[in-house]
Amino acid sequence: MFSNLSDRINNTIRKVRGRGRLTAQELDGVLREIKLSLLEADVHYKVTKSFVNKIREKAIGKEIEKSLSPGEVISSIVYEEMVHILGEKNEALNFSGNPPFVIMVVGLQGSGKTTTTAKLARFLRTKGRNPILVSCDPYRPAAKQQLSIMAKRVNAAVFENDGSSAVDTAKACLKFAKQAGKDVIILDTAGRLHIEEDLMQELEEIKKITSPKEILFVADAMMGQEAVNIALEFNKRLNLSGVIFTKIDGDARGGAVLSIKSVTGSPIKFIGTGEKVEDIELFHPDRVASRILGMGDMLTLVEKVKQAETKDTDIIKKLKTRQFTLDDFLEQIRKVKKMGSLAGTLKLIPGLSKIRLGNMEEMDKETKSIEAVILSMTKEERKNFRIINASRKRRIAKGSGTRVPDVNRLLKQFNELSHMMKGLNKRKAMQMMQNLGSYPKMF
Ligand SMILES: Nc1nc2c(ncn2[C@@H]2O[C@H](COP(=O)(O)OP(=O)(O)OP(=O)(O)O)[C@@H](O)[C@H]2O)c(=O)[nH]1
Ligand SMILES: [Mg+2]
Repeated sequence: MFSNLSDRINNTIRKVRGRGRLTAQELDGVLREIKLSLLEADVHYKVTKSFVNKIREKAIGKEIEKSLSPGEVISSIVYEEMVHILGEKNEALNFSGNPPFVIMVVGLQGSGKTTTTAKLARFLRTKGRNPILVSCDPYRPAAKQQLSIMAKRVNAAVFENDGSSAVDTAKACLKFAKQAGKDVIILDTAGRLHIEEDLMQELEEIKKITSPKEILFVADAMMGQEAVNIALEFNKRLNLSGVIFTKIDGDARGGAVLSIKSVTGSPIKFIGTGEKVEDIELFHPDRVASRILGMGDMLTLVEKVKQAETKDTDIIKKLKTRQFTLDDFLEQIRKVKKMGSLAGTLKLIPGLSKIRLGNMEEMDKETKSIEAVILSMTKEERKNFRIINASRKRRIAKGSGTRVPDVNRLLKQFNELSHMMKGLNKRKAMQMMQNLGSYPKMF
């Protein structure tokens, strides 16, 4: 997601980066390019228009005020505006008042509600909450079962009330949760269209009875602007407290994500990044903006690495010290297996978003043979892969049950990776990071 938009905007900015001045005509050209990039990424036309107008206003003001280079001015303004339209900061779930806190999960059929319900339960459990899940879907026979299976995966309790209506089930669950000391209830509702009047009324009734702290609209990012239009309709009926975009891992252009806050007023609270229960992240506008602008997402990575309890030789530390050996590579691969996909994680590192992710994704599947190859190397070889000559390669291939081309490929990929890691330390990357936002010094 966002890769085309990211490429286009960055190319546009790059063109004016080295320039001393920017004429009004040139500024117009840059803004026109940015506008086209946004429209092409499926950003809502109204959002695009106001985005470009704001950049124009600010660019003119800033250039007079300070003698920065046009590239610096434009990139920092684009970053600021992008953070703004994405919602400024992460909006936390509302847990004010007395428990149990009800979270209603609503949306179209197949948007990812049940999966997201389980993901939320897992997330909340890591925050010390004790959630109970309930399927308010008496219509689809397998719906309850699906939720139970997913709940088991995340070790969360499920409330069952066979044969009852959605409203009665919600009501009964509320009563039960109070007795059972559950502090959060997540209501997984049936998928529906906003034009299905009886089903929309059902949601209104559940809302009335359970007084939810959160009504979260689950939007499928792959649907593009249509997801935004439907969120708007749900918002009219239910006054949504937030949106969760799922399937961010797909190849959607991303315009819906950039538009939804401005169009509906509802903030994006989380994003779903895969089918697995751990594939959920808090939505951080600043991090997403920096990802779009090609600076990777250092802070999300830091958080992920922390979550996997990596304390000592993590990637970040290696970046600091500019050493990255095959041993670290092996260690990362093992940790990454815990964290989720390797490709997904590598995409978060500034500069690596451009790496051939096709290869990286394949590598995910090949972790076993990578492990075997690295483990067949001597200590010295792992420290300095350049000493691995043809005869050493033959020995390693034999020892790991692979072939010499496999060893070559691994070394080539490792070489590319370590180059990119080093590239991160370049002064320019530093300047970019500092120019564009509130980043702590990382290396
Ligand atoms: N790639 C990807 N797939 C997802 C994500 N979230 C959900 N899915 C998939 O989307 C499909 C539908 O997910 P569900 O959770 O069953 O959707 P739902 O909204 O509960 O569907 P209904 O209850 O039938 O309305 C499943 O195959 C999920 O694995 C995500 O973030 N990324
Ligand atoms: Mg469902």
